[in-house]
Amino acid sequence: MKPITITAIHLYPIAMPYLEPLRTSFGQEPFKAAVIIEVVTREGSSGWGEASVEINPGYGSETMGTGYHVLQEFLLPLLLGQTITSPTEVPAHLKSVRGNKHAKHGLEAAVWDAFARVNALRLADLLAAYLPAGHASKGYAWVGVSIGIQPTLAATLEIIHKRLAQGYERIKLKIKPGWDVELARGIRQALPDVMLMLDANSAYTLADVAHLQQLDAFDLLMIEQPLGDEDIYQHSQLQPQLTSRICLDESIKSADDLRLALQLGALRVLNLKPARVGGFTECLEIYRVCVAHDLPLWIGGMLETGIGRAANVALASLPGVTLPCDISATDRYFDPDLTEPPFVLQPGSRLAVPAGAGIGVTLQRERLQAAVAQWETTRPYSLG
Ligand code: OSB
Ligand code: MG
Repeated sequence: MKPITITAIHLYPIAMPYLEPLRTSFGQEPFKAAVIIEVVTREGSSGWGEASVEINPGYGSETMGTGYHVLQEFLLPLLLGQTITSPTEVPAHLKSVRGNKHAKHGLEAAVWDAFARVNALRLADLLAAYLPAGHASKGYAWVGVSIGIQPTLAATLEIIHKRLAQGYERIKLKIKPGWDVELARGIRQALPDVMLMLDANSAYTLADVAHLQQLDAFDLLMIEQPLGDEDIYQHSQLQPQLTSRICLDESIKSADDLRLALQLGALRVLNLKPARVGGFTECLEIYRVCVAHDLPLWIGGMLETGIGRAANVALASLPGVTLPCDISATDRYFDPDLTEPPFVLQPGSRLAVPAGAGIGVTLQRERLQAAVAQWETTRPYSLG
């Protein structure tokens, strides 16, 4: 494959209104924020990545402020001028910077896109080239939809009915203490057969075991991240006390975290978010661990723009991803999005991998400029 040489890297802090915000156990972001990253190559193609940082350090510790700062001051200088013969070399270049995985992922993703474009490959096929034979892209991702905490059960049911009518086959509901057992009971009474799962975003402790056991009655696909966002040990104490499968999100930040969690029996499903583990190279290692352990795997999301979403669809189209992913059609998130064409839900609750090289979608420069201007006018704090 042709190497690429990185001649410039541009950062674009953006803000965009959500069509439907997502209220979680830790709150709600007022608008979509991210740092969009453009990697310019000597070979003539630009690659695009999204650092899926949020405004508040509620999901993870990174924010727009830390993401922009760490990229600008520390990560960009490590890649500028480098010749890359494989995108899997990127983590070694960035190794001297600890943590900051959302920022690193955005940068690595832009390199993957540039490398795939220069080599006229879809990102999905480039990723598959690093996996054993038999792991070619299926050409589509099987997806569901994530629904935030609503004021009432009736409001929740209304949104679920709308999403089911659109064709989503799996519903994920955000829960928190006081908005859990009655919610699940109400949904199950109305919709006995819907593929349903709950995401607590770390809202409970081991003192809540008896409470969480009540959720076992509702035939859930899984319960996501009930306990601490850094915790693996306590989840291993909880899992044997539940019949529902525990899915870990926040607390699996590397392949080694996953190996430890498997050893301890802390999870039975993994939500793999590229942003959370610091890049696609780490994603590929985690994918291999899941395949080796027959661990059900799906790809999570951070309400990405078309840039980050297209990359997630590529990963989600690999056959080791066995459960519906948190990647929804463009009209669940933004109007307009930053990219064309939009992702449209297909029969079978699927999103197709676009045919074009790299992430396969085209950034709309004028919309990017509008989103940058939007950040400047609505930003809750300055980036320095
Ligand atoms: O916990 O999975 C989560 C979005 C932001 C932060 C955390 C989470 C989420 C989602 C979004 O659930 C799913 C999506 O991108 O559609
Ligand atoms: Mg989650």
